[in-house]
Amino acid sequence: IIGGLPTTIEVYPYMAQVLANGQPNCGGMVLTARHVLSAAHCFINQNGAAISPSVFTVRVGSTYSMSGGSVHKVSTIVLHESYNNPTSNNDVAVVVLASRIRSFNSSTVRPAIVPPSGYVVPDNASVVAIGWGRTVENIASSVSPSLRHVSVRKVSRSECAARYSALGAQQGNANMFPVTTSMLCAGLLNVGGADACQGDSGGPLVYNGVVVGVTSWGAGCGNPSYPGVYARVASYTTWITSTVQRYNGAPT
Ligand code: 4AZ
Repeated sequence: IIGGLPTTIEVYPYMAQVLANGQPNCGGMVLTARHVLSAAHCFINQNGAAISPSVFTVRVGSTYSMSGGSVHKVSTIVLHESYNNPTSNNDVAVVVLASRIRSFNSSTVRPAIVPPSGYVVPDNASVVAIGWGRTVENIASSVSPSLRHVSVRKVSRSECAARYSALGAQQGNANMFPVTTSMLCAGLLNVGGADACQGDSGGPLVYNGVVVGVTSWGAGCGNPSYPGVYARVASYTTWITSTVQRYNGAPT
């Protein structure tokens, strides 16, 4: 999180940390005692192939990425069937935990509020990004051991698409970075300095207590010209509900 402030798990009790080989990797949101929502790209290798669930663990109920709360093995990772690796369209995944969260519905673990299908966040609305990711764009070690949050504003899809089309054109293809209707942009346009960054992916963008976005991609972090881009949760409400129902079996 760029330009943010410290916060605690009690303020965002649905916040989850996805670890890969025990190291902080991505954020996520608790959906049920067995399911966490995150970004598909967190679970894909550089060749675009799915990484084994055995690599990942999920920590819930802690302000800290490396201590506290409870840590759960992962039994199944359900990537969105239409996830597009080059463009990051449909960058959502449901992570099925191997063990139930025993502290579910406590002050430190509560389910995220998912918006109804089609729910619209007004342009320029104040929204909050949360995570343990980098606090300085190009410094890997700037990942935060403690949870941080930052206020940004919803950027209209037309403005956001125009910015990313211009960036693509600069690189030889105006269609290189499509901003689809299933994405949502947020930042401080023409100001910069407030954003999600590497390591925050998969975590929430929150509007009025509702998880409206899954941190997904962007050109750098905190750039005044390029907002952060999030998977628009209201485009996946039905997919999330049906996926949770389909993978509700006994722990493996
Ligand atoms: C990333 O690399 C990433 N500024 C996440 C969010 C943003 C940029 C990059 C948005 O996971």
